[in-house]
Amino acid sequence: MTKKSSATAESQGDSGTGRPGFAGASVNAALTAEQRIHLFRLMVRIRRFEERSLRAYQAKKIGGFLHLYIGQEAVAVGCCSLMGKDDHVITAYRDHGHAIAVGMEMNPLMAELYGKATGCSKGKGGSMHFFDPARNFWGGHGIVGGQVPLGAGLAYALKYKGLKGACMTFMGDGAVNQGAVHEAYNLAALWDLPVVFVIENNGYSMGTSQARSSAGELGRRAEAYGMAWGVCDGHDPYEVRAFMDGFLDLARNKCKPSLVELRTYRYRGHSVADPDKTYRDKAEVEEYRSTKDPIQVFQNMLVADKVLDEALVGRIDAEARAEAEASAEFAEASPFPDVSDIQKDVYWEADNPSERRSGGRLFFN
Ligand SMILES: Cc1ncc(C[n+]2csc(CCOP(=O)(O)OP(=O)(O)O)c2C)c(N)n1
Ligand SMILES: [Mg+2]
Repeated sequence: MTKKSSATAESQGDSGTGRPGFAGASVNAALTAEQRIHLFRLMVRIRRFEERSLRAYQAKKIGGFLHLYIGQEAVAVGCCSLMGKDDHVITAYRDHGHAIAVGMEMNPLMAELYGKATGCSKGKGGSMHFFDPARNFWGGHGIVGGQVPLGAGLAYALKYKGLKGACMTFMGDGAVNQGAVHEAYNLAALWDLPVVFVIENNGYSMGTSQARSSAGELGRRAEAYGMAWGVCDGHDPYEVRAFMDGFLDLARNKCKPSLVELRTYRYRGHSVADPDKTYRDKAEVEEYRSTKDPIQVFQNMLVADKVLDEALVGRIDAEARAEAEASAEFAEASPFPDVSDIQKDVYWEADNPSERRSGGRLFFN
């Protein structure tokens, strides 16, 4: 089945509720004021966490890479807010937003950035490898497109176990030309896997614009595999939820895969080591920030709806800043992992030698 679904105010909004636009779509109209505030708070917490992590990086407390999600918050929060108990998420290395959106706390995340033993991956993963299996969050992957076949595998496991869940498999616009991504599309379609492939199109793959790197509409490639697909703006969490709801339903209840493209934007460079001066205009960043900033967009709607007022916005912001600050203190005070742990949690077979089936060596000296 091939289906294109572009979220528009006409198609998704005002489902008999009298509320305009995407806020009126049934999946949003059902939200209580507390749930709306929760979505807003998540977006603010992601932003403040990342701003604090940037300062820690600049102070040389964090090594390696740090890819910030700032500007894209409505995508992770909108998508992950739709998760039921058998829904799963896997993503690429720009993973801080998804981690907070699935409910991870800041302390183990900041500690992971600092490389500390109290980090969610025991300090051995860093920014690109946040994981929380208890929250159905499967990382955090550094090889571009590498997580996409794994997402198809998670969906396969859901189907195999007879669970009515979906696996949201996120990737960047730079991943869509990888061979493994197309192998995953093919198997998902061939085997009717309950996966939603989500392209977070932030316009750039490192310093290369999407227009210079990928031909055609990224979502339309689904047609070659007979999959449903759609395109949607990703800066309003109501819009993201209204759009994603149908694709998740297709996976959970009809066991059908789909491919969706959410158009978003990153404010910062590819990573904090990217000077970000050679491939795009400052004016382009400012244009998005001033007209489509996801936190501002949602705040304006919630204030107009009297769900938020200025005092509450201020309180949410101050709490998120304080939480981020406390997480940096927690990370600072935590110990580094012990050298003797360096080969633990790397290979399952190394941790369970009595059940090892493979031969050869697992580690180099
Ligand atoms: C297989 C592979 N090739 C190249 C790289 C180097 N690399 C890291 S990030 C990146 C760009 C990916 O861009 P995109 O998928 O759009 O994600 P975004 O950074 O925009 O979130 C590249 C080429 C890599 N990590 N893996
Ligand atoms: Mg990109």
